[in-house]
Amino acid sequence: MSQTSPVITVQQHILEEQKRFPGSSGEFSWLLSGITMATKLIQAKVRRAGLTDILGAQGDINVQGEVQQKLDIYSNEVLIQCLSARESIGVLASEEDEKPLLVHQGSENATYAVVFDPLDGSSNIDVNVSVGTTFSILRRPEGVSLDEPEKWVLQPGARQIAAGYVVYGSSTILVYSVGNGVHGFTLDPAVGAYTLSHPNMKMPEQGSYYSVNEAYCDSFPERYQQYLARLRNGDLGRKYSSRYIGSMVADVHRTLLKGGIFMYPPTESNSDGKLRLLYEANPIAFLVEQAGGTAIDGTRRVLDIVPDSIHQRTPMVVGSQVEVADFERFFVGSNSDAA
Ligand code: P6P
Repeated sequence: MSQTSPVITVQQHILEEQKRFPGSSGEFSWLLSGITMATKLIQAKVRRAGLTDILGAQGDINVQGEVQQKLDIYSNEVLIQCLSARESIGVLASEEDEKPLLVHQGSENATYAVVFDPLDGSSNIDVNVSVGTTFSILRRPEGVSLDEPEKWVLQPGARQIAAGYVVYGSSTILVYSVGNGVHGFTLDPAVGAYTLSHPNMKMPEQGSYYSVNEAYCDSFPERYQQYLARLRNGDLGRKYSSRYIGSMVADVHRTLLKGGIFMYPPTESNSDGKLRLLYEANPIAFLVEQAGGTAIDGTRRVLDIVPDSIHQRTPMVVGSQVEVADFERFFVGSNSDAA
């Protein structure tokens, strides 16, 4: 009897999972391998950021009005290169680019759009804090041609066929779902393979951490301030501790594993919240719901929001059933501010 459990790579897992897609001829697993390849290249750069001249800002300002870090640019280019080599993809949309990118013009095989944030939390790179890549996969809507790339991506998150993230932390972990549970794979640097380490991730029904940038607390709508006071006062039946990394993928990864709540409320400087709907909130909401948690924008289910622009932002309240239900229950019917 072997003493070691079988090593399951993400490729094996994806092949199994894609059997859920009738008629998929392996194109889906080939698509996802573009993401695994790109993120291995990104992590190799992230791991050596302090050693090569890739730290720090490139100096350009991206479409978000944020100073681009060199690793942002590298990560964006690598994802575009790897994904453009997958003929099943027709459209790519990135946090770093104003407009969606058309790939494989005219190819009738192009049935998927991939939306991504190549390096979320990149402002933390220079101080060696975890960063991440998020991705969302959508099917080309019926009757939409390649000359309408925006229509490929402006779909509610409930229509995602797959989503995931890679967190470049003390280890590199890929977490993804195709709608059949959430599964985590740790990159084994010895063999360069993502190997199954967190099968069928389930978020605890209640946690003991809340995660929000309390520096903006005074500018949160009243209902958020009252809710945080409830957590601090132990009104949910337990003592909470605060954890805020300032890198969404890392904060969400902890919340997936340990439970609790992560919030980015509306603030004075970001009245619609700071996080982007298409490539941050939607993939996270897909994973959180698949893991048994809840993801709302303060009032509505994130996955039900119909986007009207690629880079639109949304408030986020995501986490365990108990904490998010309390947030919703406590404020239903109160004079709560919008969102
Ligand atoms: P703040 C990183 O820039 C990011 O987009 C998310 O990863 C993170 O959750 C958020 O911004 C942090 O923003 O305003 O708290 O510094």
